[in-house]
Amino acid sequence: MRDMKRVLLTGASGRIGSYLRGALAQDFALHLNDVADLGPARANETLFQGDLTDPDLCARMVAGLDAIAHFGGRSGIHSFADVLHSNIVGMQVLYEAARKAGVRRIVWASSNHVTGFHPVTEVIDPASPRRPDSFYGVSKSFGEDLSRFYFDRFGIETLCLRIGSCFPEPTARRMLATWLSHRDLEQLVRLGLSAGRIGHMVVYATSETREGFWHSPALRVLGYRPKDDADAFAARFDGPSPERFQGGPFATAPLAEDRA
Ligand code: 15L
Repeated sequence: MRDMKRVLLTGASGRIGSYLRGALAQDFALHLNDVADLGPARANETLFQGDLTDPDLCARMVAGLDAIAHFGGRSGIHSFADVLHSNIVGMQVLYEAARKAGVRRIVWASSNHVTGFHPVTEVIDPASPRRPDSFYGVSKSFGEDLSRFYFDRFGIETLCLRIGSCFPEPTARRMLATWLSHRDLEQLVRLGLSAGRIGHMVVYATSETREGFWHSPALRVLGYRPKDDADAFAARFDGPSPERFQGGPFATAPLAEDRA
């Protein structure tokens, strides 16, 4: 058998994680984690079902790894209690396990919702002020700080992908600005896992977008060349975007706390 890099993929049963599971299995020996059922193990896979806030589980999952692709945690508009558990506590427990095990590289699913309260009329870059649009965005903002701390203090490198809207195709007008195709996500994850040096890098992750809100010069340096273009779907969506804020519905949805 080839000498494959050993990579932990968290969130492996999720919408994006399931895609990455299939896409990466050819080239990596995968440790897979999710709190949900992972189904049967396929070739090159070792399964670890359970909660990221469990330090013993995290220690077992990261032993002997080359890198982590961290796509676990809650995605979407959730209560503070939910994101506190999964995205804040869970991420810290995982990074602590990585530090103790000597893992040096993490590619992590941050989100465009870290800056979702910027108006749609602005073009911003990763150095622009953070303006989270939800508790979810706040939890991703925490993750960017946490990973920065683990880099400055312990040298663990993280590529923070501020993912736009990662779906097979754009499904709303806003996604002409935010869409990330599955294969372009895969390209970014592969670059993050294999690049010589990353340091602590924050980039917006989209496919080609003529109407895009975000500019990330570091992506070219990383070698990213998107294969897909949101504009190919422009004819499906008439009229101007109804959104005022880049985060779209996240910036205006009722808090989960108020819906209870
Ligand atoms: C995200 O960060 C969410 O995880 C995803 O469900 C989408 O809603 C996406 O942002 C988006 O902004 O479209």
